Amino acid sequence: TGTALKKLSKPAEKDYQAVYEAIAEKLEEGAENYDDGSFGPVLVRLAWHASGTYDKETGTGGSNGATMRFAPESDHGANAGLKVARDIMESIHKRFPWISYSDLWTLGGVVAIQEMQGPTISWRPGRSDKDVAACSPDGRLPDASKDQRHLRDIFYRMGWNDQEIVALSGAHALGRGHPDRSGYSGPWTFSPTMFTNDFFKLLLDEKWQWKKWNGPEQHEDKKTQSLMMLPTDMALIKDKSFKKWVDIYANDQEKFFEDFGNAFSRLLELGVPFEEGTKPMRFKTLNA
Ligand code: CCH
Repeated sequence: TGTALKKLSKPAEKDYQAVYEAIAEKLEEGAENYDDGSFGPVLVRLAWHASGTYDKETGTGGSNGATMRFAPESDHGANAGLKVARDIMESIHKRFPWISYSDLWTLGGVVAIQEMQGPTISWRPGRSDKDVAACSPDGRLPDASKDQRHLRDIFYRMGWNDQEIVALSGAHALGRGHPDRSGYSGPWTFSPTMFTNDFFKLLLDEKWQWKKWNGPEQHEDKKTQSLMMLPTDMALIKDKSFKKWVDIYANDQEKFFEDFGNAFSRLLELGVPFEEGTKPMRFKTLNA
């Protein structure tokens, strides 16, 4: 029958579009009392933390493998709170058991960016899951308490340049810090469930002061004291080579969307051994 054949044959773009839509429908389901009403930001963070462990010298880490399913990687400090996102992905996997977790988690990031009005992200399937032995060592993801030297150490290790580091950092338009996860508190922008270039605009336009509290050192905007910047975010305007791109992206949302879209797509592919000829897919949003 048709259904039996479908399971045996290689999934096609329409099968991934169906997974896309299932994830998109979950973004706000049951999120009425969660953060700002959407699981989108935490899904973006899962996709990024699954991918950002890549080391270009050894070819280890990256989204291939989905090794954050296992301790120790799930217990790394940087991954605190991502169980929320993995649990949502688990419910999707029950409906589409043919997709690898590593494809699913990266696709989740694509869905979240697009549904929150961000750019279209090209995405390719082909990741396979690995076992616990492939877990990344702790310390590969950035530490928010550090400065520009640390940002370069971490991102150059993955193969990025300064422009791309700034573009990727623009994802902090989304979501917030959670005191029970990272220790940091508050959103970066006034619209944390909408993908915009506001992170860059606010970074330049607001006056930022140290927040007086018992938590980790972070900045707050002087005017409303409701927004935050991490020390690593502030490093983007302290460092000349980074600030150049903050200025550009603050003034040109279209350029930011294009550069972010390309970089995010590549981020999700670091270290992935795609089959030759695997074509990039571009998914339609729910509203399209
Ligand atoms: Fe980030 N990020 N991120 N980040 N991040 C946090 C939250 C989000 C750093 C630290 C933190 C990227 C780069 C960096 C998101 C996407 C990206 C938090 C708060 C910290 C701390 C976590 C919490 O408490 O829940 C540092 C340091 C860097 C260095 O560059 C990049 C790159 C991306 C994606 C492309 C998103 C989205 C969030 C919000 C998560 C949520 O649950 O709201």
